[in-house]
Amino acid sequence: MNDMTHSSGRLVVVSNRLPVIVKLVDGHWTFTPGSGGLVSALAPVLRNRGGIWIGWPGTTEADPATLSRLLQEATRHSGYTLKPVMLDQRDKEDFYYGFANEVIWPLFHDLQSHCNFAPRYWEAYTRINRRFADVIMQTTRPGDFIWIHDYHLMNVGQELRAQGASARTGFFLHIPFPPLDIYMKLPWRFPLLRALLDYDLIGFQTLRDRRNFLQCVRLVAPDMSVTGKGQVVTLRAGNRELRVGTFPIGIDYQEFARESKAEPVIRKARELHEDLPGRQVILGVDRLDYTKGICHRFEAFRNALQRFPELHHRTTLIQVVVPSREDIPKYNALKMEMERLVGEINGQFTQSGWVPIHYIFRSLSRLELLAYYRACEIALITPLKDGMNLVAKEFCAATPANNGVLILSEFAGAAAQLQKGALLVNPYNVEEVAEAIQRAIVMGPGERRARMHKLKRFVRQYDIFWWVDAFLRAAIAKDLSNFPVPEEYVPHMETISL
Ligand code: ADQ
Repeated sequence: MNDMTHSSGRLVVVSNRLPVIVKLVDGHWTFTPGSGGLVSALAPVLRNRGGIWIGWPGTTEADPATLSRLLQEATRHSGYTLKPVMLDQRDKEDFYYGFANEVIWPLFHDLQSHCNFAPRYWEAYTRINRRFADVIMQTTRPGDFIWIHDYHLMNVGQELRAQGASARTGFFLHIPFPPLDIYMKLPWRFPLLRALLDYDLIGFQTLRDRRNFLQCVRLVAPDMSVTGKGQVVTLRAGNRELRVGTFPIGIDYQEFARESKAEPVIRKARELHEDLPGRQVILGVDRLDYTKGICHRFEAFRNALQRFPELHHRTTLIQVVVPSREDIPKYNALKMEMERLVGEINGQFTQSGWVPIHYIFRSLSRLELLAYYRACEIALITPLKDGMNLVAKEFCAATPANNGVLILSEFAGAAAQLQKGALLVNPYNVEEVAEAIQRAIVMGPGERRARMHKLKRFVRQYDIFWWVDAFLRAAIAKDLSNFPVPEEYVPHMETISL
């Protein structure tokens, strides 16, 4: 428990989505409580402090009376208050799909060519961020701590200040912050940066993201100074003083480890493997997203099959893709490209009794997901860029201690923490990824165990509860020197003689 748990002010969490799913089932409005690491880590703090969660309930259709009844029920169920911010269909298109997911998402993942900088998107973003701030103003009081999450809501802190809020505010960015040259492509680069400076604490996943952010701030505020050098530093720019920290998000390790050893999971994992006798199974699990590097991964697997024919019949790649944002054209195009590549590679290599790629396009139940983590020998997680990547950590928690090998992109935020146990690769280098696959397949049990031991230790130590605690402590701590310097990953340079 952290000091914030005992402080008199309440914790107010604000995110684009509320941790409930409200939807129409057979003509009746229903709600399903959200699950996932963030909800379970924040719930105890919210309950202890009489907290509030503010966000969009995920529907544009429910009438206000029905919604209010459902959220009251959901509040009783969760033990903390749920407050809705309503979006209509146009808001959803311009704010959520538009600015958040066609501007910020691709740009912050270094893919400026995927951006659609339509001016109406920015107008919708500022308008909806103001709407969130209005609801926060109506719901909170001065001693509260307001913790705002993610790239959908970067302007909320500034809106709150403009409306005279005196409560302290923190913001955590779950996705990467891009380098200066890329950030500068954003038509609204200066107002957005200024808005971020209005928070009292900003958290990033890694040192890489914090460094990128500070470089951008230096441009708008040449008088900027930074003091401290640990996990949390103090930034002064003009009349603003705020804290900026790195807080790599974790998972509920104990829960993943425990659930993965439950009898139904073990049985299901055995069944999955019985269908693939004598094979080492390689697993990819991703949301449908062009940042996850799925097509590059297929090309790397093809390269491995071409260069290392001994892998034929010895390995199968199971790629699970969870449907996501399919209303955005780029996502639909990606789906088609993935399916084309799977067809092409399977057409090229399939032999009697062996299909190289098994492709699954749907959401998995928790039991199935855990069974896949448990059943596979190798996790192949190769995003082109990722804030953190929780799948990598979930695999480490769920795989048996002496079996799994993690191949991880050096551009995933998780690489900084997991570099000592994972095989790190550049996902753009298909030959290097193919060699890592070959290396993982032939890796002996001793090396597997030693690597996985390190991985599990890190994921266990820096779990989701550590993360919540570290962020909340950074918001109130008097002395920042107690925060350790975080790990950083810098690609190793081969020795060059000049
Ligand atoms: P995401 O881009 O969604 O998150 P990630 O961190 O990998 O990426 O989390 C995906 C989650 O979805 C995992 O918890 C996983 O278990 C779940 N999931 C994946 N496939 C599934 C399936 N088939 N069925 C059911 N569930 C599935 C963003 C950022 C990340 C950052 C997180 C948290 O992009 O970089 O790590 O937020 O901050």
